Amino acid sequence: MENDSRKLIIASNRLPFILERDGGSWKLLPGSGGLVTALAPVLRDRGGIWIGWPGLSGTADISGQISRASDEAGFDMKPVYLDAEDVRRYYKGLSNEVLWPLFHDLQSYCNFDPSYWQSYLDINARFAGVIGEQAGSGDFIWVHDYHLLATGSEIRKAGISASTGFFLHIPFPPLDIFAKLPWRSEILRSMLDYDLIGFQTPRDRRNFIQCLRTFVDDIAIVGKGQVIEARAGEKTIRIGYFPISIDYTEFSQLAGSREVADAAWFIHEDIPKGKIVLGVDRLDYTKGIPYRLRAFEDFLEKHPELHRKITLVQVVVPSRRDIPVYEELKIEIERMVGEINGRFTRSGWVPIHYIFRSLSRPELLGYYRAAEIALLTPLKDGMNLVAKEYCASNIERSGVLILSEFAGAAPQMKKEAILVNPYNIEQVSDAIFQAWTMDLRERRSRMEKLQASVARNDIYWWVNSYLKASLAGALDDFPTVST
Ligand code: ADQ
Repeated sequence: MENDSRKLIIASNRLPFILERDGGSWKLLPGSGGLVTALAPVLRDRGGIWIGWPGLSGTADISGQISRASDEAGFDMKPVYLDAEDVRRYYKGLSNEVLWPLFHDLQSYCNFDPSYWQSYLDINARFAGVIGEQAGSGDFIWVHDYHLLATGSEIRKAGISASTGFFLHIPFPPLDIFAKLPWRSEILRSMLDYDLIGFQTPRDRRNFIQCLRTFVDDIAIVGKGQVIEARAGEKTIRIGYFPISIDYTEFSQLAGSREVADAAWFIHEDIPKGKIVLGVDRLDYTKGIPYRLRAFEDFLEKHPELHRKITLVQVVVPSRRDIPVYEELKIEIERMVGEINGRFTRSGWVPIHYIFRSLSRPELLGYYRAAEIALLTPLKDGMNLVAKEYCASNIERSGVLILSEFAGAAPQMKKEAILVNPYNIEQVSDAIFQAWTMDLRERRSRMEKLQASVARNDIYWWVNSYLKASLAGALDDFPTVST
């Protein structure tokens, strides 16, 4: 695409693919995770550029792989290269040892190493440099997530005049917790260099505004509703909440396919006794997997009459395994699964099936479709797309969703899901019992409402409402390209 035609430029930490060494050559896999699920279809349909780190810190020439990934994805990708030290300080350090745990209210996991901050700023400036090579003044630059909070100010310093938006996929913490960040004022001031700042929920925006009022001088907040304004000196910044979603039609159509129906049938055939309770998460301490396992154990203790009639399938996708705390979590989960299975397994019935790998889309949907109950209990989560994917894939319209009240999806789903406090082991255990015993009429009525709401507010609604709120106008302002 030429620089003078109007483009959507996405910047995120990672480019949307995974490169793996396969003997002497490279294997290219589509990326996983919420952001990729959310944005890939939009760029494919609308055209645009995605800027990010290819995920490798060596010196290998991977330009051919990036072109191949662009061709396969149907949109352009431009790399931001990081060396091993950048990865250590900016990515593993400030992003994943400071911002990730702190923004999920888990300050005890933080490592506030002073050397991380300068590297974070340098890499944010490097992103701004690559953005500057691609952006024309009429383009819209949409920057994603906590790795790039400071890219807004680096874009301005580089003299790029295109309008900019930022979207935070993870929660924004309450004042008392954010206040612990050594670079709190710098982060807030950098964020104010974006034209539009988007959060997942009103809760996150409320927290952000409270922090602005505390740490930024002369800030005025004006308006109410989904998008409001902050006035800081000469500048006006829009601040909104935009709960992210999924491509509902794609999920529900694939879930209805023969391939997924067969996969679901085989899963139930392998677990013939009673109902399947499903947990699906990236390996992460924010997802609350050990508490969930304890709740399931409590349920098994209290309901011996339901032994053999219920099985928990816990799918965990490998993630950030080179960070020690993630490896420790994996060991902890495996220890707990082994202990619970050792205690309750009887001939012909294993209470927990544990899967530790990435699944293909049809396989994942097979599990969604086969499961009578979804048990999603993050300690805190920006949104939790799995909750929405489960509903879209529930072709039988009889599944029950048990959801953490601390997931960003909770306000949208609170009437029809069973909401729980993930730290309350007995409450989660009772919720499993409630879901197990809920009659079909109630299950159907709840699931139909959930499906209607996810279908109405899908990923296209999300993109559209974000772009409408931005200075760039609506999605229809961007040219559609045929791919
Ligand atoms: P994540 O923390 O990655 O995303 P989530 O929203 O649940 O969390 O998305 C996970 C994605 O991974 C889903 O799209 C799911 O389909 C996929 N996935 C899960 N298990 C898989 C498996 N075994 N194999 C293959 N794919 C699998 C971050 C925030 C979230 C926020 C999203 C989007 O932490 O809170 O919802 O971004 O904004």
